Amino acid sequence: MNLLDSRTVMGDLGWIAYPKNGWEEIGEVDENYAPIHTYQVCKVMEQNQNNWLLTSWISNEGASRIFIELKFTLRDCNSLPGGLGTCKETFNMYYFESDDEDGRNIKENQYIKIDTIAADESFTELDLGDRVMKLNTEVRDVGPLTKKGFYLAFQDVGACIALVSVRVYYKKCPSVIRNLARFPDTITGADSSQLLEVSGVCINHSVTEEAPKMHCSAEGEWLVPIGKCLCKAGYEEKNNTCQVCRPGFFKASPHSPSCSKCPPHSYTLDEASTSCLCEEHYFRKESDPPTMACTTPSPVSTVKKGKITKNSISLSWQEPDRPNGIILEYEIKYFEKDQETSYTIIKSKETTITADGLKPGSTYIFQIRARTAAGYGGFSQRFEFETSPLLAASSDESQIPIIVVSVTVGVILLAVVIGFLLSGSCCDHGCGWASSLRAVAYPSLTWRCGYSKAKQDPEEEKMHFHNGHIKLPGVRTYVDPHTYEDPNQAVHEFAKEIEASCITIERVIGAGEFGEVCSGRLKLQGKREFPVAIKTLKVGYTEKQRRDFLGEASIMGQFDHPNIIHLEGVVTKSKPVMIVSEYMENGSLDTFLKKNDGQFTVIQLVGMLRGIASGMKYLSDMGYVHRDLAARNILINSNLVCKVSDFGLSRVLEDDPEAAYTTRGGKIPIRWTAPEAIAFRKFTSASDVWSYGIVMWEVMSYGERPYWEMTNQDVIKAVEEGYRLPSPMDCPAALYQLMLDCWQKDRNSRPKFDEIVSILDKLIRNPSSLKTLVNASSRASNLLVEHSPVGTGAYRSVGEWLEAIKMGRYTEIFMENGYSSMDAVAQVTLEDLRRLGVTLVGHQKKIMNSLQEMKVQLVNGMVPF
Ligand code: ACK
Repeated sequence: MNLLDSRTVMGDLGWIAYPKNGWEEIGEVDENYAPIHTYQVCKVMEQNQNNWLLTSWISNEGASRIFIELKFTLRDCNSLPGGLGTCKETFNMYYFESDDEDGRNIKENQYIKIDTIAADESFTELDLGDRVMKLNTEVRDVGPLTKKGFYLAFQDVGACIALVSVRVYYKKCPSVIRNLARFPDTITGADSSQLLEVSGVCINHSVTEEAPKMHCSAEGEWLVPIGKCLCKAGYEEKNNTCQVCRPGFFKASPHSPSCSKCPPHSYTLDEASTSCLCEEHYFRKESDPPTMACTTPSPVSTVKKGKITKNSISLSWQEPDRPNGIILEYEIKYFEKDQETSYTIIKSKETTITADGLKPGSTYIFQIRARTAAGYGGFSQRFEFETSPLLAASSDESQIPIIVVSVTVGVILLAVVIGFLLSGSCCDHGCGWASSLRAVAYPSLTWRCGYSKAKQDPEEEKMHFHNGHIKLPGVRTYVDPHTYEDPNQAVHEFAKEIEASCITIERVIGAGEFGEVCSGRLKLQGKREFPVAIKTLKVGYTEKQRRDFLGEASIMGQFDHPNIIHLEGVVTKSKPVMIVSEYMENGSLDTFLKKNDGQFTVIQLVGMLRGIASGMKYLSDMGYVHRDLAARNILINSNLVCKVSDFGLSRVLEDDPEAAYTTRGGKIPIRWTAPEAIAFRKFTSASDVWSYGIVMWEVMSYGERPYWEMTNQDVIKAVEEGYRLPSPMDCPAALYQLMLDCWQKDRNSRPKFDEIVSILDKLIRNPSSLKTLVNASSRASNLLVEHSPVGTGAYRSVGEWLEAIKMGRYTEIFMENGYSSMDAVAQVTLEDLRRLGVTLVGHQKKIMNSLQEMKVQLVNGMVPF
């Protein structure tokens, strides 16, 4: 970096020469008429020369070592006749440090000598005659400098010199990016052998692997890089920058070298993905690296037959080689050969079952599938087994001696087991409870850790189906625990008793109505330990509180669905009383969405909604009405799987902070509840559908509060008058339409949960259908919209409407298929359009959008809330 270059200074250099007849500036210009600042002196014939030339003040710009390059010519004394006695062939260079220009008038003897400068090449008159100028270049350095600037001085003591140029500069290591760290412009150190250690800063989208450092040499070179930065997850290194991973690609960790394509059966629609999501029905174990393909749970492959009688077949099988998670249970489907429409399903936690009640001498087909936290895997291949024929030498009778032996052995075993159980329960009495954040391990029993069995075998559950419907008896419908005289009986009917010793409490994660909610781990015999959530009943509870608390478990225990929170069991035989359920890493959905505002793709959000709808379909099939469906009562796990939770009896609403008393004395979460449920307590699956519409709105608006800060009374009034929540921002029109459908005043016109699931499935399968967003001009946040039926005055006929949107060609088809009025047209779905032969996607969109626009009309002059 130049601090001064006399050749580039256009005006006066401002240098001072004294005595006046010593150094003199030759006013020459170059071919561009720019001045050439050449100073010369040639007093070779005179004695005692002491001619000084002082530069103006030169700032050192923070450099502590500077370099001075001189270009000059020097006359050879031998070529000067008569001047030999006084002629010199050197001159001296000095400097004087000063913080400002005040140092200019100091005395010569205060200058510090830098060096005596001699010429490498001097010239004679002959050279001059030949116009050969022998230009010398000499460089000297000075340091360490401690002030802001300095002066230079050139002392002539009787030589014949022309000082052609003076360049003063310092050296620096220029800004550079090395190992993804940026190192700044760095001025070299004061000492010519010094290496300056410089810290680098990781470039955008990179993280420190090891603190990046380099060394700047006195020569201005970067040396010895140490440490480095790595492109963070979701970014890869290209040309010294970190480039974002494109959609379809991911980088899981800074240490992965580059973005990789999503592994089979996974996808990502986002840039900068750190992992890919599994396609529907495909899963990945939590412990699997994100580079692994998503798979369906591995099917059971080896099935062996055991005892076969006239009426029963026993089977055993091996756990699949690579299940994608802990196997929670098996589902065994069987039916008589060629009678597939009537089949039986047994659910078992064991790897053996006995199918009984079979026909003698008949062939049965068996298929088995495993369920993990990720859901069900595919069914195994079909296995065929035949029951013994009716007239076969009574194989049952031949078993008698074995049965006798078994009974004897059984009695002995029973005695041993009872002994163990007694000793086990003694141990339990010794278990204390600490609700601190500290990990509390219950003393573990080495001999057994698992469920204690209820009256019937709780590991197995059997259902019969005919033409896809559950057959009576054994219909799986929800049983209201209130119908039990003894609520404890209901708990043990539906929930398994877990020994406290199997549970390790790790930390408190929240407060429930009845006590703390904790996370922890459950270790059951023969199974790997897994994380669980534990709701506790606080000490000093009343009998009613205990009943209400366990009521939730009695309800939850009746459900078995991937989108319903799964009950592991209860602890009722020791204190504290606990409800143990699967652990959902991301907690409740409303809080999770607020925390991650705008972070998900529409497909991810629709995936969440699909899960909730699927769980609700299951509940409504079971005849259970939730009454408090809201995003705060949905839990979400690390795979973004949503599960419906918070089941209770009437008390559910008591503990919901959103629930408010109605004029009739009931406590209801007004904003989520259908008008007929608020007005006359008509709670049905259709009122759950209304709430589901509100959950859709909460999800699509990332946890915004429905109806914002309106009062409950205003909400009731506005909804009653036909106003509805407007579309959330950037919401696909198809989803908003579904919300409006859920909020139909007439509860029979609302879609059923199975319809909602299939609508969402179609949208997920055909993501382009989600591209049409609610028209920004018809969407106004904070304004309620009037929910008016189609056709109110806008068009007089179907033909007029279709003509207006340039779809007149379909008028005839519409009329022929019964869509002859605008009210009938209002019911048209995309499916109907396809059936009518409107196959062009552009035309489908035009018609559906027009319908949508007619349905959603902004209320003129509505007041913002
Ligand atoms: O939003 P959160 O973290 O999720 O805070 C509440 C808190 O406990 C009180 O209900 C959390 N919670 C409840 N059940 C579970 C569960 N099964 N898994 C994880 N967190 C849960 C809930």
